[in-house]
Amino acid sequence: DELVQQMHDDLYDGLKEEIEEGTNILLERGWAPYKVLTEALVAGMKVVGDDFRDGILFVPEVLLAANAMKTGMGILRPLLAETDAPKMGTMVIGTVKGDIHDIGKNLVSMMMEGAGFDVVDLGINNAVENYLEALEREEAAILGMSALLTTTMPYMKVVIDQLKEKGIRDQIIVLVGGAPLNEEFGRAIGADAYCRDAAVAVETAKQLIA
Ligand code: B1M
Repeated sequence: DELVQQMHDDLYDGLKEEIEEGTNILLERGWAPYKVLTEALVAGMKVVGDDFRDGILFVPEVLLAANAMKTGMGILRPLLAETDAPKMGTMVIGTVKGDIHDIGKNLVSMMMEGAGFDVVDLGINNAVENYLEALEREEAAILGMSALLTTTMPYMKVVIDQLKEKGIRDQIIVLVGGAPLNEEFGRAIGADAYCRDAAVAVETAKQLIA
């Protein structure tokens, strides 16, 4: 699709208005919001990520791309969150301490809301106290943690160990995700599940809460 290719280029160039326009056009063409999200936005961000890794793009450019992506996500959010699904329970989610990546987490939040979960999003850079306080306050059934850096992902274990210490680990479903994680890491730190993407997070949460 030509427009989708154009949107990948526009995302790469951090062109916010073009992304906004492209997102609306795809929706007008009858594309499902989730298809727009994955094929136009997430796939475009993959290209940005590859060139960031290879030293072709730098932080300022990637920030522009991220902001453009967020504009598109802002349009899709209400559409994805629109749901007749029965209430499923509450999830507290946040990116771990030291880590400011939030696009993937925001996506998980959106999809969970769409599936009928109440989502309490703690944002980025969360210390263990933030998670604990929110879990208690919200009487949440699920904790979701996101990390995009190999240096911050070990912090997930700090949080899980603290849940154990408080004697509440078994009352909470702990889901983890983020690009550098994998199943094995999820198991090793004692999470209930590693979720490869937002759709898997929704499916896993539904299964484990049933
Ligand atoms: Co960053 N960055 N970044 N960055 N950045 C990565 C992660 C990196 C892989 C790029 C690269 O080198 N290829 C690399 C990490 C390398 C490593 O650790 N091994 C990296 C680096 C090094 C850095 C800095 C250190 C760069 C620097 O300053 N020198 C710095 C760190 C800042 C910090 O956090 N302290 C930094 C900064 C930034 C920006 C601010 C410029 C920007 C973030 C903007 C923002 O988020 N608001 C940014 C971005 C955008 C990226 C890349 C390009 C894209 C991330 C993204 O949004 N992907 C990224 C490259 C990459 O990931 N390949 C990169 C799209 C998103 C939809 O996918 O987040 O994976 P993702 O989420 C998916 C799944 O992972 C999963 O579902 C999501 C949707 O399907 N998921 C979950 C995620 N969280 C979940 C939680 C769950 C379940 C599933 O809970 C239940």
